[in-house]
Amino acid sequence: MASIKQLALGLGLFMSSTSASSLATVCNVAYIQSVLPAPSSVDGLILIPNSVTANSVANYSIAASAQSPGKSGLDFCNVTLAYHHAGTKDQVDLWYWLPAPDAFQNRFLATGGGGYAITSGQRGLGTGMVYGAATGTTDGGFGSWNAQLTDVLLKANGTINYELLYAFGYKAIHEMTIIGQQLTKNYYGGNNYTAGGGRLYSYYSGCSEGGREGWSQVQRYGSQFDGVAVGAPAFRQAFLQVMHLFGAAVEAEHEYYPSSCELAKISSDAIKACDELDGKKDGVVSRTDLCRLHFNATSSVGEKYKCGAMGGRPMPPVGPSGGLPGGPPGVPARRGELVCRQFGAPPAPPSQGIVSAKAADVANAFWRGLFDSKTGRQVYISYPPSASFADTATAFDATTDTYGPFLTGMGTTFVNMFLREQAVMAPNTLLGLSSARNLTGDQLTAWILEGLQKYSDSLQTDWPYLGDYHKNGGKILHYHGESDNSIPVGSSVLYHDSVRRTMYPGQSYNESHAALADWYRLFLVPGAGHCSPNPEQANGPFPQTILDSLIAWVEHDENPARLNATVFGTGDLAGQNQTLCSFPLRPLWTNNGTAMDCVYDQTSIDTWLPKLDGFPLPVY
Ligand SMILES: *[C@@H]1O[C@H](CO)[C@@H](O)[C@H](O)[C@H]1NC(C)=O
Ligand SMILES: *[C@@H]1O[C@H](CO)[C@@H](O)[C@H](O)[C@H]1NC(C)=O
Ligand SMILES: *[C@@H]1O[C@H](CO)[C@@H](O)[C@H](O)[C@H]1NC(C)=O
Ligand SMILES: *[C@@H]1O[C@H](CO)[C@@H](O)[C@H](O)[C@H]1NC(C)=O
Ligand SMILES: *[C@@H]1O[C@H](CO)[C@@H](O)[C@H](O)[C@H]1NC(C)=O
Ligand SMILES: *[C@@H]1O[C@H](CO)[C@@H](O)[C@H](O)[C@H]1NC(C)=O
Ligand SMILES: *[C@@H]1O[C@H](CO)[C@@H](O)[C@H](O)[C@H]1NC(C)=O
Ligand SMILES: *[C@@H]1O[C@H](CO)[C@@H](O)[C@H](O)[C@H]1NC(C)=O
Ligand SMILES: *[C@@H]1O[C@H](CO)[C@@H](O)[C@H](O)[C@H]1NC(C)=O
Ligand SMILES: *[C@@H]1O[C@H](CO)[C@@H](O)[C@H](O)[C@H]1NC(C)=O
Ligand SMILES: [Ca+2]
Repeated sequence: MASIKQLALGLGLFMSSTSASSLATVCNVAYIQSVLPAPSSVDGLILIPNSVTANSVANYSIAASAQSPGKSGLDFCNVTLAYHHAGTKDQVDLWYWLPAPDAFQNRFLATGGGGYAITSGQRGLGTGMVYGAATGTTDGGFGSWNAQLTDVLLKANGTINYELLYAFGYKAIHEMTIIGQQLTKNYYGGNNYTAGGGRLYSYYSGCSEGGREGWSQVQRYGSQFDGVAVGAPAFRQAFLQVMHLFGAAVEAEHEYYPSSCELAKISSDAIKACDELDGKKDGVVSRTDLCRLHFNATSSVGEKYKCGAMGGRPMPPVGPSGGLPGGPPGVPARRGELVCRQFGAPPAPPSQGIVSAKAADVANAFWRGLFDSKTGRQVYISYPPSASFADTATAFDATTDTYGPFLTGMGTTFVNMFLREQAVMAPNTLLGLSSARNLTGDQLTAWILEGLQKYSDSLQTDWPYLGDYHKNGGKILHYHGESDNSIPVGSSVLYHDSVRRTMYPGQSYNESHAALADWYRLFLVPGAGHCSPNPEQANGPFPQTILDSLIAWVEHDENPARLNATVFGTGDLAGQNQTLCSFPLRPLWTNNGTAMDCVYDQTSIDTWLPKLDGFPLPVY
């Protein structure tokens, strides 16, 4: 088999980023078919040659965003193909973008999805074009690039499609990766891949569900990736998804359903009060640990709040948008009004009032986390005070002019569909619960236990032993917005610590952290929300160039003691470069906010690692 360069030379062609026509000579169905992986290299996966499509794309642009520095003038081959599993009639569709040969930098990048989607489509594929990486994504075998796990999880009420569950859990991205790595080598090297000394660097990048998918690979396939950038992972799913109902349980137990506006006032007060605890008055809470230690929502009691109408949107039905957080933000606030945002919550009229003691109790209990009612011991963690309230959304009832319970789409989908195995289309409904007003924290604990047992080897994704990955030299850059209101930042800290304890038993906290930081670093992103900058703390930085840092670590052994980040958005610091501290070190600004240290603060560290002995099993 000729290599792509030999083929191009043989045809008397120059490969260059401006010569789209030469790309076309190797970007066609016949050539792709000729470089498909041999069956022996992908056991049990039967590639379907006549499914191949290919078209060359010239002068493509990836816009700069908080997540990517972007790049223009990109030439690549856009390839799709399908395979099925031996002994079945299933079909899985794959999608790869292969940079023009002169733009290829000996890299492969695997990408994932978000919410219950396993793919981010072209947005994800574009990520790799900036770095000269052949890049891939999979449809998971769900039958369409738009189908999500929630569209296919149930074959019927009471019957889970386990093949697709496990495809989503970890198998599909693994298969897309091993096919993609082999395809990449064949495409650029014929049967003799010599680029980079025969070395193909393999990476993964994803956030949220995409972050969980990255961890699902690192935990199982130790030699598959050289480096991963994993953000705000949606792992520890039994806890994560059930805890999307925690706000509703707190409200039910307090018999108080605040408007989003009342809670938005508390959130805004928390940000103001905690801003300067980090040494820099910039509207960003860089130290949510100090905020947790010093802020009490009772200080907002008696304060006035006022909001315009809330856009919101009806709870997403189970289906294509199945419980994805998102939707239009609230109507832009007018002067003197708070910005009210709710994920997937019903609309609400303009509201104003005075923060009540009950609302403060709800806020404090919500931040404190889930506790067992009998023993008083902690079961799980929650969000820090600076994360705007989302899982506490309430429903406005125009007939009674009052607010009542609202059950989030993520939480109800998990209980109804994943635990009860029933396709419930009615919003705001939890099977087996006569009224949302009866929801309790103990009920959540029971559901978490049930979910843990049922999904521990598919969705939970909290395996803390990473011996193979480490032995193979793999690097991990794990990041999480410190004011994320969809996946609590502490969730990442707990897992990072589980890996530390599991990998380095018997070593001191400092020793084990030093050893871990040789290959796995966790960076909390001040002020950031869920996988993006946060309009409520507009001066917060975001690690736009995290893949540059990952590549520098893997390919040039530059271990990032601090991670580069840039301030996005509309704040007055927009464009400023900052750095992020590697956990457990925490940022502390000095000289009136002009310099930043990364400090060791035991009292702060302790707030991140509460004893979760209210749960009957270890929490990894
Ligand atoms: C490439 O696209 C840019 C706009 O992004 C355009 O200005 C330029 O002319 C294009 N170049 C070619 C060779 O088509
Ligand atoms: C890539 O191919 C797919 C499938 O044929 C097509 O839907 C998509 O628009 C193509 N993308 C580009 C950038 O050409
Ligand atoms: C692969 O290519 C290199 C460099 O072109 C050459 O030295 C080597 O002999 C080739 N190996 C095989 C197995 O063809
Ligand atoms: C908040 O302050 C109130 C009133 O002083 C007190 O009762 C409560 O325990 C405090 N809560 C927290 C979490 O500190
Ligand atoms: C599946 O279960 C839900 C909730 O119990 C019910 O509303 C729906 O009708 C059931 N569907 C079928 C096809 O039985
Ligand atoms: C559940 O809620 C309903 C309506 O609020 C109430 O009538 C009923 O007594 C509650 N049941 C329990 C067990 O709390
Ligand atoms: C751990 O290291 C920090 C500095 O990074 C130091 O302040 C602290 O005292 C050390 N703890 C122990 C127990 O040695
Ligand atoms: C981080 O930022 C510094 C200063 O701008 C720059 O010199 C360095 O190359 C960056 N590192 C990476 C990996 O992008
Ligand atoms: C921020 O860093 C980038 C990349 O290192 C550099 O291009 C840019 O000029 C820097 N911006 C500022 C304001 O220093
Ligand atoms: C501290 O910095 C702020 C701007 O962030 C400035 O307004 C203030 O004057 C500075 N204070 C001193 C003492 O320099
Ligand atoms: Ca600050």
